[in-house]
Amino acid sequence: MSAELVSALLEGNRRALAKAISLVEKQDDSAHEILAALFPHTGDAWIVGVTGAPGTGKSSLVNALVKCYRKRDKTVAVLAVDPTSPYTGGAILGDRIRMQDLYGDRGVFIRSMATRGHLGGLALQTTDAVHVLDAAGYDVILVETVGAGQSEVDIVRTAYTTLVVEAPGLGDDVQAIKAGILEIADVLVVNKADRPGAQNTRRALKAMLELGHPKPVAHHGRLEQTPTTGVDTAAWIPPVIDTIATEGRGIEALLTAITEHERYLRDTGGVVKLNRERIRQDLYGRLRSTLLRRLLADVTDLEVEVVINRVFMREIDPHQAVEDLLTMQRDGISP
Ligand SMILES: Nc1nc2c(ncn2[C@@H]2O[C@H](COP(=O)(O)OP(=O)(O)OP(=O)(O)O)[C@@H](O)[C@H]2O)c(=O)[nH]1
Ligand SMILES: [Mg+2]
Repeated sequence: MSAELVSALLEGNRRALAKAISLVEKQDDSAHEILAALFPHTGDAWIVGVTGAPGTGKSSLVNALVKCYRKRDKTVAVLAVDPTSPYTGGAILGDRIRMQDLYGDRGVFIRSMATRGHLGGLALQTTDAVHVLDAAGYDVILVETVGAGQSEVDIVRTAYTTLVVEAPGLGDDVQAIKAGILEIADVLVVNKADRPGAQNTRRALKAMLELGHPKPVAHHGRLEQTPTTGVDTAAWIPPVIDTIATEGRGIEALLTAITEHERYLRDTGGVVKLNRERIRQDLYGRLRSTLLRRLLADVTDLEVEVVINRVFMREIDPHQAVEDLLTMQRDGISP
């Protein structure tokens, strides 16, 4: 069953792809098997995260970017992830309507995911869904998520290039500064450049960037290299790109910025570093939960409660509590 699904998916069957993502989304038992079979086929897609405050125009931008990529003969998958909605709700329905002119193009695949009550599991679901899309052979995967705090930071961590989208008229401050998501930006987008206040948004972002990069901010994302430093030490300075997503303006420049960032990461070996680091974090996360699960299977609830009580009574400190539990697990007796 899963073997058939996997081979159909690898042959470009869209229904198999949709099915595989549903299984991954549910974190179904067969999902593990499918992911294991698909994993050797991953690693070729360029993954772009698109985040920003609600209503800044992320979906409109994604729509415009897809068209631009298609003109360059790239196939594109879009994953719209909404960490704020427990179900596939209104916002995503809106996206469907905004992106409906893309349906019917076989070089484009669009999918939305919501939390469905999997607390904290969305980052994992997203990572797995991206793996599935990667294995399906899409050149570019765009992951859109609304700026809602830590969850979207975790979600965009899947990406190689992260776009943070700002728009004028959403309040006094630049939204990304408030949410603290500026640090994750590889490219900053000032969308709704047709609206009043766009210049102010742009200026605020540039000022923030200059604080983060003491050297004068250079032009669009060029590498700032001093003659004595090699390419390894060159820092990427996020370019600030103006767009009017609804009119498709500024999109070519945005795509160029994404491509330059890709080239930068490839030339400096950053892709390798990012990949290895991601594998490490993922491994540590899985190890933590597996080791904890095993430990808790080897000691009884009562034993854990006794240890908690001893810490509570200040008889032992938390570090000793860990040692005691590990000793119990190893020897099968209380120390
Ligand atoms: N004037 C103007 N309006 C825009 C522009 N881009 C998007 N909009 C409008 O802004 C509204 C929100 O656009 P979306 O693309 O849904 O924004 P979003 O960031 O995806 O929204 P959420 O997913 O709900 O967070 C829509 O009514 C768009 O038509 C732009 O460049 N200029
Ligand atoms: Mg949207």
